[in-house]
Amino acid sequence: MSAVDTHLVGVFEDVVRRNPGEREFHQAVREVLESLAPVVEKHPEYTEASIIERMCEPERQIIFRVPWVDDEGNVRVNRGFRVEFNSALGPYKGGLRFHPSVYLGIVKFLGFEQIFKNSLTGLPIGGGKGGSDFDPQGRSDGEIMRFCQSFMAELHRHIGEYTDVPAGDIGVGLREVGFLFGQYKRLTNKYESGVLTGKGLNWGGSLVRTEATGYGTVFFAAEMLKAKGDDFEGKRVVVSGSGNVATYAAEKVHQLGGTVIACSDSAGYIVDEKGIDVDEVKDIKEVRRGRIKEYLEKHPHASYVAGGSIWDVSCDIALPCATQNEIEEDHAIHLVKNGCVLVAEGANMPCTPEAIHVVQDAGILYAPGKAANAGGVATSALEMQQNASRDSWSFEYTEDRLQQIVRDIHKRCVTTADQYGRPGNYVVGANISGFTRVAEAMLAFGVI
Ligand code: NDP
Ligand code: 2IT
Repeated sequence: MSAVDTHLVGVFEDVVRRNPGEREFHQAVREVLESLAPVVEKHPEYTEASIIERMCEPERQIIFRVPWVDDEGNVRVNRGFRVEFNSALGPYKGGLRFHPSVYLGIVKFLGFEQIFKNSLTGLPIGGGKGGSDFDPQGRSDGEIMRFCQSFMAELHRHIGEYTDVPAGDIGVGLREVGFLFGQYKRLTNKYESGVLTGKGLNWGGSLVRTEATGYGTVFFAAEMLKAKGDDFEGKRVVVSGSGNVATYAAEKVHQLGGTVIACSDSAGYIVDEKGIDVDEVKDIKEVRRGRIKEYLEKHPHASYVAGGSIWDVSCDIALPCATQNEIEEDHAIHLVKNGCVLVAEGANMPCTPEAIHVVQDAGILYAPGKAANAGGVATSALEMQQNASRDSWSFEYTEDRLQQIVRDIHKRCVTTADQYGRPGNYVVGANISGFTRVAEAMLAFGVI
């Protein structure tokens, strides 16, 4: 092992020791550190200034009690988190996740990924993430509202348009951002549009933000295919999940001539060989807040598999858009064996490290989430630009901006991978390129 490798292994061991039990955080750190040896070799000043050690330690971590009253009058208690990871490039920026699995290790993995993703966009945003172990499933609008208000009763002290700008993630969409923004406005007596993104269109939101993560993921995949002289036309695509990212990824695949044949939720998956009816998925998930198996009511020719893994379905292109570690080694082996040519991550860290190795060793195209799903947060930054200038842009203009940003990210990944002797490796390209911008800013600021 070279001195640099030994140093990086030591940094990783320290992270594991200092953050016990935070499995997902360790996984995210490892994946980034494994890419960094060549850039650290070239820049001894990063080691001298302990840049990587500092990057692995959040600037600030806030953990708070969230008490609320359910519809039966019971007092409930959840835990709230905001991890303000790195503000070298701009205010902390990243979503809030409401899901029963949320604990500090998940928030830190997401916040850590967000640093490099946000850097890759080329826009002035730092990295952060937050959320709660609150489970929104089966909760009434009143319960969601009271929870969001209690969550913001603490969070409002820590955020602001120049400080920290949360948005949505799993379990947090337009409805929740509405309740959060309303409470922020009430507590601060300020109509500070730039404090949250993913807002409604008539109260400071941006056109295309709803679609942006899914559309961006498909734009990114389209760029990868284009570089190989290929496109989405006629491709059979599997998209996991049926939430915000999955729905709009599916919509864009259809616009580009591919066919999405399967999607899922946490209870099971549907297969519709005629192509998933995206408007019906929107109706089930966005309007009725129902379950994906209800799809069969209007499409009896489709099939529903309870439990199981959607990755048992063969496809040309796999777009995991649900959650972390959903594609395991066996699923990856199945995908490769059945002719899959591309995996692009709409979700954050949906492939396990073993699955990534299978996919990369097979030589098929693979895009990590921090590159492939960066269109979402990039459009959040466009929302912030519109808020700062009290302007609102058209759908076409905003979608063009999104597409251009995604093309630039793709180019950055490809160029950086080439420059470091790893052509075609989007993991190396994304990690080194995202890392370098943050490292240079941190160096400029001195030891802080
Ligand atoms: P949503 O809450 O809108 O949808 C999540 C979907 O994934 C649902 O279908 C949900 O099923 C499923 N899902 C969630 N957790 C699990 C689980 N543990 N096991 C199986 N299925 C699960 O979230 P988003 O679409 O916003 O987010 C999806 C992914 O995309 C996440 O990884 C998120 O971090 C990432 N992402 C989101 C961005 C955004 O702008 N929203 C931006 C970039 C990345 P069910 O309803 O049954 O729980
Ligand atoms: O993972 C992500 O990039 C998000 N959930 C979106 C973050 C944002 O601030 O728009």
